[in-house]
Amino acid sequence: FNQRMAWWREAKFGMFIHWGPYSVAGGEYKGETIAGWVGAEWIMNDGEIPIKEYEKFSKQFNPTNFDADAYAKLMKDTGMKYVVITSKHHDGFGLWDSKVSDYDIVDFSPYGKDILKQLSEACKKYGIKFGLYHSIMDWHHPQAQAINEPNYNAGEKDSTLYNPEFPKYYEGYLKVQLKELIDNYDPEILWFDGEWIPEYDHENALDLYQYVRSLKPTIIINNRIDVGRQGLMGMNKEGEDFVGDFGTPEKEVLAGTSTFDWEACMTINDTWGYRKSDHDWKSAKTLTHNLIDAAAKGGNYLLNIGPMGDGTIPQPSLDRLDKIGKWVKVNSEA
Ligand code: JFZ
Repeated sequence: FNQRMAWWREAKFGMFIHWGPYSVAGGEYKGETIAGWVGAEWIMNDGEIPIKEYEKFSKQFNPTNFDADAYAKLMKDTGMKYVVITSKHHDGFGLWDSKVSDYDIVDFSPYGKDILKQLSEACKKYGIKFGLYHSIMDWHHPQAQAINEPNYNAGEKDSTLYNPEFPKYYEGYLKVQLKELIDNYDPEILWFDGEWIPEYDHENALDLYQYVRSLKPTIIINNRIDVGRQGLMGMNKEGEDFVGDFGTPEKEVLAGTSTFDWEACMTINDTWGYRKSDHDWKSAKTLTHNLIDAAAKGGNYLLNIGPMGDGTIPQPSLDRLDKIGKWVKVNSEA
C-alpha cells in the first residue's frame, strides 16, 4: 500500500553521522572532560558554554581530512543502504551553506566548503540514499532556545525561559532551512529531533509534516517530528492524530516485531558526537548481532559514527565497520 516506504523497508542498514563543532571539542572544554548522559554533541549545554565561547569551536571546525567519496564507499562496503547526517544538531550549526544563516560551515568556518553537497553527490555515485537529521531545538538562534543561555534545555511553557519569538524562528528560519535542504540535496529522509521544547507543539508537527511532504511527497519522516508519543517507539495508533512514518527506538532493538515501521538507532561506542575519552567500543560481533536482530524483527538498524573535527573517522570505528561489512557481504549472497 505504501510505495513511499518500500525502499526503506528493504534497506535494513544505514549509517548515522553526528558531526559538527562539538566534534572539535571532543567532549572537552577548557582542559576538562564534560560529563553528560546523552553524548558529547551536548557539550554546549552540559558544559554550560556561552554562545560566544562555543563559537570558538565552530571557528576551528576545519575538516580538511573529510573525503566524501571515502565516506560513501565506506557505507557501501559496510553493506549500508542509506545515511542520515546532522544537517544541524541542537547547537544550531549548519553543515551546508544556508542562505538564512551565517552560522554554517561555509560562512563561519575556515573550511568554507559545503559538506552536504559533497556527501550527497558521493552518495548518489555509490547508490546510497541520502538522509538528514535536523534539530527543531536550536541553542544558537536568538528566536529559539538561546534565551536559556547557558542552560539551553531548561524552558517550560509558563517560565521566563519560554521563548515567545519561536514562531518567527519556526516560519522564517527552520522551514526556510528545510526548503533549502530539500531543494539542494534532495534527501530521501528527514530525521527530526529536539521536538520536546515547550515552544513546539502538535499543531507545529502537523504543519511541519505537511510542509515537508509538500516540498517532496516521497520523503520519509521519523516520529520525532511529533510530540505526545509514548516513548521513542510511540506511533500513531489507528485513527489517532499523529504524524511520522517510523518509530525510533534508541540504543535498543525492540523485543519483538511491531505493526509500525521502526528503526533502531544506536552508536558504535557510548557517544553520538566524537568524544576523545570514549573507548567503550561495542564489538563487531555485538553490532552484527544487533543488525540481524533488528532485521529479523522487521526493523532497520541505523548505526552511528562520530567523525573527529578534522573529518577523520576513528580507527576503532573503521575496524568494526570492516568486519560487519564482511559479514554482510558473505551472508547477502544468496
Ligand atoms: C537525541 C539527541 O538529543 C542526541 O544528541 C542524539 O542526536 C540522539 C540520536 O537523539 O537524544 C535523545 C532523544 C530522546 C531521548 C533520549 C535521547 N529520549 O526520549 O529518551
